Amino acid sequence: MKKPPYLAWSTADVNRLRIMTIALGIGTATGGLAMSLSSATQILMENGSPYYIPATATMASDTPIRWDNPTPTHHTVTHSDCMKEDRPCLFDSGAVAPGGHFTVPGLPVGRYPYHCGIHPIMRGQLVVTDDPSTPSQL
Ligand SMILES: [Cu+2]
Repeated sequence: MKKPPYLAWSTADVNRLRIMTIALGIGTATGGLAMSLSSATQILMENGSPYYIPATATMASDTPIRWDNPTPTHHTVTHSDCMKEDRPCLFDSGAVAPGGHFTVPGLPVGRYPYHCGIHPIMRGQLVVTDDPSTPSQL
């Protein structure tokens, strides 16, 4: 039996919404994102050392990570492998404006050094574990 056309439309719309939600979650630098941030690891950008607070953040693999920029300066959150041609670039915020933020929905287990593409002295590190007892922030 052939599917009624409205079912096909409905599926396409749901898929399109999912894709848009994922794109927003990765790329947005403004508020209004319908994602639960209560369980997100939050990292603050700073103009002075240690630049990202905490400089090393540890979280479980399904935990969203959010960087907030309370400084008067643009900054980026750029996975350091983005500088290497033979390694996958897992996240790069682009310029995050003052008052803005950048969210990554969650990363596979591993260590992820990152830096600010505008101020390369700014460096931080994510440690993603599969230990469920890991607190969302250290
Ligand atoms: Cu910066």
